[in-house]
Amino acid sequence: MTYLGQAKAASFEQDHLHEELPHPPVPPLVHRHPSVSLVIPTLNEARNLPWVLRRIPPFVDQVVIVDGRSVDDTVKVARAVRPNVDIVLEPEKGKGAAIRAGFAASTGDLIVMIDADGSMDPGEIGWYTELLSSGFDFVKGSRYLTGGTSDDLTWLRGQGNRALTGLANVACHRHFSDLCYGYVGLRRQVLPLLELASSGFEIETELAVRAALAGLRIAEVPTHELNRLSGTSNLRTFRDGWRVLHTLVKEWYVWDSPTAGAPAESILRVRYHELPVEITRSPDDPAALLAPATGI
Ligand SMILES: Nc1nc2c(ncn2[C@@H]2O[C@H](COP(=O)(O)OP(=O)(O)OP(=O)(O)O)[C@@H](O)[C@H]2O)c(=O)[nH]1
Ligand SMILES: [Mg+2]
Repeated sequence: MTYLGQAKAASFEQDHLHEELPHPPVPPLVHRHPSVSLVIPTLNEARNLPWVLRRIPPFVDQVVIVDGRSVDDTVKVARAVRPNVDIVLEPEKGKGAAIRAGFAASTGDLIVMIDADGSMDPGEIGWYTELLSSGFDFVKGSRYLTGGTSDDLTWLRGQGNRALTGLANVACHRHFSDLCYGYVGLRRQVLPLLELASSGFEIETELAVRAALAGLRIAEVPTHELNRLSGTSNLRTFRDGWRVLHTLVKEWYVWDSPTAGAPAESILRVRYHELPVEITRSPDDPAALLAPATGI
């Protein structure tokens, strides 16, 4: 047989073999160059959002701002600082509703969510995308891992978070170190598994617990929570703590859901030491930012 004939026979054999192999049920877990969407919920953050938008690393492909009826110039400021930003108007009240709307508008292979108040440094996004690109499905920021810290957590909130984290670990047999924190990254592909429904701040708990129940590969990364740049928090400790507790109890109740048989996996805690980096931040003046655009 000629060389060409041999090659044709081999190729036929390969095609034939290939037909008999079952097709993979899902697309490959890891994309070589995954695209990245960043979701940012905003409620009156016109003074804080500019710093956040300027700190976004260049590898982020899409920025989705989900605005919740801001009465300051949040949306205008967002467009002035980053003209190609995607603006979504919140369909119903609450951070959870905003996050769900932002996820729905995201087109990236990987999605990261951060706050707009300047407390989460967009410079850390790479930790999330790196782990998601290497096979993790869900990556969560933790202020308690080595290398992580908070300049913002009060004693009361710290204690509440520890108690709720412990409860969540019992409920889903996991080892989360920081439940109530919303610096989160996930592969867009896993979104349908999570069936998110929360409207308020309890979305962070719902994300973590459902990710665990679905048997996703979860990593925690250390994060440095900064103070809110300016303005006041929208979180109310007791009201929102109660909503988190309610979410946990609900998740416990549906333990025999179709995902309940997922094997327990331990969370990989990625530890790193780095020299403390002084981040200089200051709130912006929205009027000054908008003046050139409006010709004032
Ligand atoms: N779209 C939308 N965004 C919201 C809503 N409530 C809060 N946010 C945003 O969600 C993020 C987190 O809210 P914060 O008020 O900072 O609450 P927190 O970070 O949990 O609490 P602090 O640690 O005290 O700042 C911020 O970017 C807010 O602007 C809402 O109802 N709708
Ligand atoms: Mg905040």
